[in-house]
Amino acid sequence: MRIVEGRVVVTCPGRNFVTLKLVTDEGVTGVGDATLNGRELAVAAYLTEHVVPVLIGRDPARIEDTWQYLYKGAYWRRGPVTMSAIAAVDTALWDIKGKVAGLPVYQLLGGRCRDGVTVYGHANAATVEEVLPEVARHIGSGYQAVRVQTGVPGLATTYGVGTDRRFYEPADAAVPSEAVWSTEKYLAHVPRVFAAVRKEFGPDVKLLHDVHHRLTPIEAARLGKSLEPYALTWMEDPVPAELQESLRLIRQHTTTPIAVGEVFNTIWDCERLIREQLIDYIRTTVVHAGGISHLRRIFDLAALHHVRSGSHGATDLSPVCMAAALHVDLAIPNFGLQEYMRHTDATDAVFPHAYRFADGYLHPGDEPGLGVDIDEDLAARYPYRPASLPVNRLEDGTVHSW
Ligand code: EZ4
Ligand code: CO
Repeated sequence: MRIVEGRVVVTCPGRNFVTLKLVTDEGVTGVGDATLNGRELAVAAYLTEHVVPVLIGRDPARIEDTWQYLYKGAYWRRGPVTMSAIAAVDTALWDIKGKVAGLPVYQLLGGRCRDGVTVYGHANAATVEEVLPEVARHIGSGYQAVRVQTGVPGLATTYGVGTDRRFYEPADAAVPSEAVWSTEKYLAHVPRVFAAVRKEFGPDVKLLHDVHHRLTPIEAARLGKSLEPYALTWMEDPVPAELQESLRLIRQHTTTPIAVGEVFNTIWDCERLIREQLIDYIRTTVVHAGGISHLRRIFDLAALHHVRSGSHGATDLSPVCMAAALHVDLAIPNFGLQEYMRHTDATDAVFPHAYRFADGYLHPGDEPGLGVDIDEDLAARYPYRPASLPVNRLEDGTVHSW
């Protein structure tokens, strides 16, 4: 069997997605997600110009060899654009292998380690009062775990708190919109949010919170300490984690568990964090960390060091990524949680998929391969629209970290 074609499809059914579809001479096809929020066309060009031409004529069965070829052969290693492109190829090759074998990909990865994939949803609202019904709605739909974010009194907007209750979309304008941030206001407010949520819903529901890399290490340590009474499942991205020493400092001060990694692209971005047990959950994803093959490598390293998975799964990761993630989640021993947010109906129509939500769990289904595809005719009806993630400034105008 040989690869004869690679199509890169850019579509915007509500938001932008980049998808690679590989076609073989025997007619078997595979799909991979290549979406990098706000930088979509860079990955599309990387694939079209530099990757697809060298795939033509290759044996699609050689997944690991193709990964090594694209990673080492490029000379320029790592980075989100490169690793999202490699991820798309790797994911599509796993899809093809599953279809050829007549097995769902989780079977090829060793079979299921659990009955279903526990997911967490997002409860967002402007105020504490308004977020309580959102948490209730999730619990009512069967979620065992809920991420809670609210607006901060005194700040006009807060990242991660959308205006649309049903669908989440932080990339909102071609030229980035700008938000104002105050660590003081934020640190004073968050413990009140979780005090109210625990009081209302008791100890059983798993609660999570995303800091979006906004704090210094000592501020993050203080936040973790102040949230200890509310027993969070995790505090996410408390600091920009490329300075890995930061996590040690936070760790020395608080028992609130830490989850990082949605912006990491390779095992080398988190190797030390995992090996030195500076985090509790590693949130790397199929699409941004080199595909199923490389994500599995990261999670295997994590398993050796008592770190569990907690893959990113916001709506800018397409249903192709979600399907692939679920096969990995089902097959690894050290699964923790999977983020899950509903895509729009238009997105679900462009990406028909076998996975389904039931009672707080996602199930990948048992179709051969990944159980997801792209309807290219429908995709063509939704042309690309430039959209960027917002930029964040302090109250005095200084550009601040994510
Ligand atoms: O900022 O998906 O955990 N989820 C998140 C998301 C990310 C966006 C970036 O594209 O942090 O809101
Ligand atoms: Co996050």
